[in-house]
Amino acid sequence: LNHQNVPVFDAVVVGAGFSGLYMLHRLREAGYSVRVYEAAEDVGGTWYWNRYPGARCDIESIYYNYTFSEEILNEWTWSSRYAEQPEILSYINFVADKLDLRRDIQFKNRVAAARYDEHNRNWEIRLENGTLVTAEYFITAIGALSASNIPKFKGLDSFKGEMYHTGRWPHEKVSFSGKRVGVIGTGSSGIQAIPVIAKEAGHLTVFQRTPQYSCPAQNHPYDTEVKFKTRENYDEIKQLMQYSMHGIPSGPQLRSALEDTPEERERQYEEAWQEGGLFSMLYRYNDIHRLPEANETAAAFIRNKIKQLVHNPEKAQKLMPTYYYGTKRPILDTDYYETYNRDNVSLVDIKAEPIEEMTLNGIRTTEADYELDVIIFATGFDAMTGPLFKMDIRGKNDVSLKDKWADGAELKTFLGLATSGFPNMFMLTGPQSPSVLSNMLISIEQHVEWVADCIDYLRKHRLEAFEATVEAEEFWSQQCHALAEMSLLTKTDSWYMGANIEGKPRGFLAFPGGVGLYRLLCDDVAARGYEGFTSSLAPNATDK
Ligand code: NA7
Repeated sequence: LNHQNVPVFDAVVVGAGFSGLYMLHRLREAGYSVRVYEAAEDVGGTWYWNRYPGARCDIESIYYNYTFSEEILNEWTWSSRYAEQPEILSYINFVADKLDLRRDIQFKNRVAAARYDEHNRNWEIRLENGTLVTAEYFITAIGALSASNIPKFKGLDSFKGEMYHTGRWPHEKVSFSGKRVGVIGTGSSGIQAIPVIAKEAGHLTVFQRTPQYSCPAQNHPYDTEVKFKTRENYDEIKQLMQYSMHGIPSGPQLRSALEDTPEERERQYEEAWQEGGLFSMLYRYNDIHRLPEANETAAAFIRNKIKQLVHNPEKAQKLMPTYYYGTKRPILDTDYYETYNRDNVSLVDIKAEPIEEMTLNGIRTTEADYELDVIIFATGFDAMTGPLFKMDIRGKNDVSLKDKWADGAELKTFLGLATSGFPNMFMLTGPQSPSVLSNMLISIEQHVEWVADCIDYLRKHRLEAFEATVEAEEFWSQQCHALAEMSLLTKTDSWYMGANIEGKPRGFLAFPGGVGLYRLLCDDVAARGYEGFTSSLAPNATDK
């Protein structure tokens, strides 16, 4: 390769969502040359693509923002408890403008491949348009839920109507007025979209594979008192979030669900239901996430709510989940179950009558033909590893990441941030980090700051080829699996387990020990001079 005309950066960052933007800011402030490549036309990542009706965050707005800058905190005000997608995207744009980030981002440029050059100890990064650049550090900020999943239904191309995936929603407004709409999928996206679409559509048919537990978001506009209070105490709130389980300033109670009388439990759960936080129900007791009998008390409470909210007993029955509550990411909704009381909404249980194929006019199950004008895939994502595998990432000896992790048991990282054989590569919100189990923003800030500090350290000590050891990633992966096994998380088919994608190896994909413990462990690794990593002194150290 002739490197003469190839641009050289200190770091290339892939993705201009929350993590990529902050990574760019941190590295640029420290004096490094950084280039961000982003496939979309603008900033936003997840919040750029997920524009489906009803899309909003499941973490309260006042906690779902950057905390690194007091100025940014003070200049922005959220309108309601759970911000809608357009407001979150405006916030991201506000930050990008404020920090003048766009000048180092190249939009509409997808990274196709990245290869570690062992001789030069840097990365060659190739864009889809063929452009080649090199960088010492290759940082993926590509999101954990960004590779959208459209199941390979037979006859997918034969449907003549409109088709959309919630995670790739068009920018133009989609009209449902008078149309027969089908939604496949009842995860968080489906559950947010269904009530909104039902209000507009002629008829809505929901194709449900697994019923979900959902609690009311109890969303409402923020009053000035809330805004004022959080601003005053933000340092304290920030610390609570950073050392918590899920990145929000609260945590589980210390008592068992089995210690309380059924009446007291009912009172506790009712209070949580009225509160409307994502983890409110789970936090009522310390054993819902690990003891089947304790879990059943919360699960039964929600099933009972469904029975009360849905008037048609047959529909209510179909909507009742049976998996362990909390082993999929909890869901918050606005009028989800109530929507099934509308005359224009029907529910098809596709476990009982599986989808056979898409036809010219709609969906054919084993029992019936459903004629539709629009099909919406709310079928989720190839989580965590999916976005990484979309690029051809090759480390030492030309080994591809996809091959290294081909077998689920071989998915090994150290701290979810790095993997052996891939020196100078960092993954933000990567597999085996706690990010998807948490308030993403708290995880993202921690990842970015750790990586930025690490790069500073390497530069200061003139170290190159920074690589996780096989032993360290072995240890970390064992910890992830062992912690997951201590809970009920591995007992459910979920995207945390890779179970939503046909043929994907099965295994728990995150670090379930909580963001607080994770932060302490990451800090400890750094404090010990990056124990668990190897590096070598730059041969030309004196000239650098
Ligand atoms: P999810 O939570 O993965 O939900 C996807 C839904 O699509 C879920 O109900 C799936 O059923 C269903 N699905 C997936 N594949 C199929 C096939 N082949 N046939 C029928 N139904 C299918 O994705 P979301 O976008 O809703 O939410 C992702 C995260 O974003 C969420 O956890 C929040 O953190 C925000 P299944 O349950 O697998 O049987």
